[in-house]
Amino acid sequence: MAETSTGNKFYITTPIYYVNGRPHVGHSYTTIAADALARYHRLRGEEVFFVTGTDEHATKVVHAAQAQGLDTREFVDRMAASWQKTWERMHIAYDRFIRTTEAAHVAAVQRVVATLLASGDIYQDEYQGWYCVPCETYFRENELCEGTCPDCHRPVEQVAQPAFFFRTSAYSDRLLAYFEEHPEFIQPETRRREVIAFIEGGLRDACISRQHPGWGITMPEHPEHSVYVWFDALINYLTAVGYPDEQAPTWSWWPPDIQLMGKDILTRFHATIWPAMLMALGLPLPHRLFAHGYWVTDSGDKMSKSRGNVMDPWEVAKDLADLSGATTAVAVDAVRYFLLREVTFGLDGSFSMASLLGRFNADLANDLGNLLNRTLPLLERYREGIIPEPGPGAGGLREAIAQARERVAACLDHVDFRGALEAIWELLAAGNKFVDAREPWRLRREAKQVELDAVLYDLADCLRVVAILVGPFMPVVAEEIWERLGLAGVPPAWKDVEAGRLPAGVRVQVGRPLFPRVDLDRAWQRLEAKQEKTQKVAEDEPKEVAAVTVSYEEFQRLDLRAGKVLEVEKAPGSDKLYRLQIDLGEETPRQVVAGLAENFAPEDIQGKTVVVVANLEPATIRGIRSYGMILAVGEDKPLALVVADQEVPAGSKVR
Ligand code: ME8
Repeated sequence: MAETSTGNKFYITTPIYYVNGRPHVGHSYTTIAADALARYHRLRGEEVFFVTGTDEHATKVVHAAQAQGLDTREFVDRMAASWQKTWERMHIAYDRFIRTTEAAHVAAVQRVVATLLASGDIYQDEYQGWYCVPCETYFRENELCEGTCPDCHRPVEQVAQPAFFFRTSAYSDRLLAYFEEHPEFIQPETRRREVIAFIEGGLRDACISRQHPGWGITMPEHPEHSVYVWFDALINYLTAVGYPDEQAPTWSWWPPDIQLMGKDILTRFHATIWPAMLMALGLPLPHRLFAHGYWVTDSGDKMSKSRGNVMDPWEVAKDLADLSGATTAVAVDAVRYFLLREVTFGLDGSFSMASLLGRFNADLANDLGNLLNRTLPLLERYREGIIPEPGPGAGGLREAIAQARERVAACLDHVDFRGALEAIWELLAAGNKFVDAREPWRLRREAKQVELDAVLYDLADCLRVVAILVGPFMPVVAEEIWERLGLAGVPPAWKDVEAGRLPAGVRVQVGRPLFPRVDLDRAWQRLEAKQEKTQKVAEDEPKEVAAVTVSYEEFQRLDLRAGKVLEVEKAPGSDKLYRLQIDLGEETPRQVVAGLAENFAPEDIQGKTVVVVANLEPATIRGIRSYGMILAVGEDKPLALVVADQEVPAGSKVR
């Protein structure tokens, strides 16, 4: 496998994210991974150019603006600022934030289209087939899923209209040959095989224009058409480094050394159309595409804006800070650590507060926190905080440092964040073992001063190396350790990842524990109380409904189903709530908790075919999981149920 860097420059990108919603843990995963890699390459002394940004021309962005009653331009400006704010809070140090509404990008897209129109790689024809409006994607009949969009399962429209096509099919052989010659181009290997199978299955030309909806980049010479949002978006990687001005100093960054993305946008977009576009433009291809897996929620669903089950990384960090007593900046670093440590990059992972708190206690409070909290106070107590002279370095810590250095480099060169963190944690384990084995308190008692100096020096030196190595993952934590070791003002560098480079004589500071242990029982009580409070606010205080309209697309996001009520019983410990089992035509009945008990007897509900919001985010109400909501008429209390007036099959769609 080739390494991530190709020489002394390192150009790295993330996808540019749609601004129809705010960043969630899934988006922050890609961006944090890119940031960690960028920071690692900077540490290695390379010139790094790290680009992220926002994809602003999608129709769903227009709809989101309408839903808020805002002008689209004003909406995207606000959203782009909010994404930047989140990245700042998550300690993301990008070099360029690109927005597809920038004039430079519009010009770059128009130049690409004009060039490819001139070369014949883009041609005009008629599109006939099916179109999913929210996904802005065309489908062939056989690609539909029971007549609906295979991606979002919403209704599709039949269309026949003039459109422009990019000759993707002409590049199949060249793409396959390129993948063969450059086995490192698409990673991980399983994804590479998927891409090859996809192309071998036959490529068709990509429809790259839409009838101009009034928002989007206008096709050069054909103002009635706009450029398809994906074709527009991919070009951001070129715009970011100055395309089409190949004399621009930034153009020397081209091509990207690595492009990170989720597995959802690899095959059709980044591994097919994108390299074909570059081939058509005669430009070198990126050195490597790496597709990571999905974060799913603890109920197993992909976290996504359209499913509305997302967690805001900043809110997660604030909760963690609140529960642990760590500063918010340290908690942000802990979230970064968790995401990159918990699953192997490339595989799917399940995100839950329970696993985050577990890792916080085990890895940060215990392993890292312990080494810090033992070493610095010992130095303070026995040596007035002054780093002593090093000794001969017996005891294996020096070897452990050398090993960690090799392993971290090997792992990060192959985008294995988890492996790199495991290597650092082995060094921490060696450090903690070293304290136990050498018993500095005993050396002190026995007045073995030289030996004590040597042990204290090695421990502080080990912490120094750990601070350098964790820097790409936890930049604030690294800086804090660095300062406590008295090294403020000395820039950390990779060459210093070597035993014995801590200067004797510097003064350490003990400080508050960086990672106070979370009391898990108390944490659960507080999290549940918070959830109940949020629910209570939602239940008890019917809010003023803003006078905004809802787009059809938004309405369609509600999965309303007819469900036959099979069982009704009082929820234990509550006078207001029923626990219902409802047949939605699924394998097992759905459990729903509903506040109907004060106004309806069980027999008023049992056997009725009610309307259920089937895709409502699951919630725990009085300790019972609820997987949907029943529609009822009434503002403060339910007055009547919404029921089907004819027999219909359980699970029928309500629209
Ligand atoms: O696709 N788990 O934007 P997008 C892991 N604008 N990663 C996730 C995730 C999850 N649950 N959800 C999202 C677009 N991501 C286009 C890209 S690029 C030229 C245009 C991450 O806002 C992951 O990187 O839908 C995924 O590929 C990306 O967000 C999709 O973001």
